[in-house]
Amino acid sequence: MRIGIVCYPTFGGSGVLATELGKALADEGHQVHFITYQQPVRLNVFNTNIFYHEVRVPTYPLFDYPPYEVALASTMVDVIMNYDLDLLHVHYAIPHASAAYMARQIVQKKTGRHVPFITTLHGTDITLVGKDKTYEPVVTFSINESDAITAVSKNLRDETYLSFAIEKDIEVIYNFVDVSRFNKKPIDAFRKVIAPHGEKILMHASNFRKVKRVTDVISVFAAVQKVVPSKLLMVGDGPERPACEELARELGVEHDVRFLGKQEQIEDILAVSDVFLLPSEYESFGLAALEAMAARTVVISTNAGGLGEINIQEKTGFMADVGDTAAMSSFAIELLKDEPRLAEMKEAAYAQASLFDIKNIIPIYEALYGRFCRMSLDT
Ligand code: GMT
Repeated sequence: MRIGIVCYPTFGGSGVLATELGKALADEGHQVHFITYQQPVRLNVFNTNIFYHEVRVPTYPLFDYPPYEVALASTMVDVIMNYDLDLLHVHYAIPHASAAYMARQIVQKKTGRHVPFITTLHGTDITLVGKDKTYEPVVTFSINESDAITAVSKNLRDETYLSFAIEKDIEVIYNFVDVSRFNKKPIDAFRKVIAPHGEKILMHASNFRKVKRVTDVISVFAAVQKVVPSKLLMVGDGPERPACEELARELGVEHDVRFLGKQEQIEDILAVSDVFLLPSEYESFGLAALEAMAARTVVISTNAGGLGEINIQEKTGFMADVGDTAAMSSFAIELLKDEPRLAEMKEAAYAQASLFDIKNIIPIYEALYGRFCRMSLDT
């Protein structure tokens, strides 16, 4: 098949998932065309089946806001027509689904061909941004116009039905992880640099947006640090980082917290970590938690959104209510003091992550594409 993939090229979960999906499809022999405004961060391989098309948004003095969606739709039309794409798969509804709708209409008018588009909902496109009444009518319309709609968890599917007037089936296709990439031996030298006296290592990774409640990570760590000698690694960057640094100083743990910034080799950092903290207000799925589990790192998270669909309480990790940092720190203390339990839960986390291995999920996407490609040949 010849598939166009549209996503945000940044470090966000939706872009990571879309890029890994495209790479895996290319390995399966499909021709994959990424259409984005920048090279996706995880698009770091050479594969003759992968094409990259940059969306250029020319500026003009009249534009306070350059019309990205128009440029995106036009690039989609160009790629569909010149590479004879079978379908488009857009990740994150805004503005990708409405741009795909526009591109599909243009191609239909020009050629009479119906090129289907599939929209995958990822989370904040529904739970935060999409609900805003400035966007809602366009989001509802373009989701309904999609030839197929998928959501990355049951929770996100249900949230979408609650918040929007959706007239179609939303299929759940879970996030996935390449377990072989994350199943790595810890690099001893790296562990020693971070924790020279054998301290435990806690970790967090995100884009430090409000929804991640990153200051809760610092509060949990400060409570753990009082009882269990430990270090905290903060991976990623974003608007809440200064608040974290300030809180770490206030709580007197600043020398035990390292901010590593954006990292591509996240598997090496996860491999040396014991616990991954994810105190989010909401996670449609929590790809970061799944990657941690695949690296045998025990996840202590909130029970928000779809997190309970991957993390099993007291078996593969722990969950607490949003904001309950006391519960999250006692889970961490109890676990880090009990070496056999920690080892057992690391293995259970890995076994659970293996259920979401890329090898199990890619065929589901291929079957979905197959259904809609046939439809396009019939119409
Ligand atoms: O949450 C983020 O930091 C990024 C965001 C995105 O859209 O890029 O992630 C969302 O999509 C991921 C992949 O499907 C999910 O695993 C995340 O849980 C989801 N984030 C939220 O729902 C807040």
